[in-house]
Amino acid sequence: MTSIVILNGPNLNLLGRREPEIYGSSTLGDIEELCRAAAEPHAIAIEFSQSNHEGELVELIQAATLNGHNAVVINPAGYTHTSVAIADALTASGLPVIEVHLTNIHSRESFRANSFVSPIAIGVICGFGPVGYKLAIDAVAQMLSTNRS
Ligand code: CA2
Repeated sequence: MTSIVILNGPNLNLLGRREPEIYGSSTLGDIEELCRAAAEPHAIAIEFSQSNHEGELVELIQAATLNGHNAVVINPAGYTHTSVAIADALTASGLPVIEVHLTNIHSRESFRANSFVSPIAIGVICGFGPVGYKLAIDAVAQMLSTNRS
């Protein structure tokens, strides 16, 4: 069965509880539910995690390959703009990567426009709120089925 890992970076555990004017009212639990509902019609299994720790995210990325997953969807949150280690782990994984952001990182502070992940991602979805995760899952499903045919 096709399976994808969905990773969420630091502070995303606060979604729905702080700064709703920027990040909306959905909790990370709501987003996980949305992802499960989006993956089901494609018969894709998902493993959904969040970590506030850079090294733990690196280990989760390494485990994605070891455990035979087929793609990584990642919102690296603040590490998007700082982490060579996460970008290196994603490259080393050899898996297709889709980068997701709730907000449009190009319409905010200028430091957010730089992503260490974007150059190694298949694609980037930003600015659509939680629905961006569904768009990423649909994109992965389409891409993997095209690769197989
Ligand atoms: O828009 C996104 O998804 C971001 O990845 C969110 C990150 C931010 O650093 C990126 O530039 C864009 C921040 C995640 C923090 O999430 C919070 C959620 C609720 C309250 C406070 C922070």
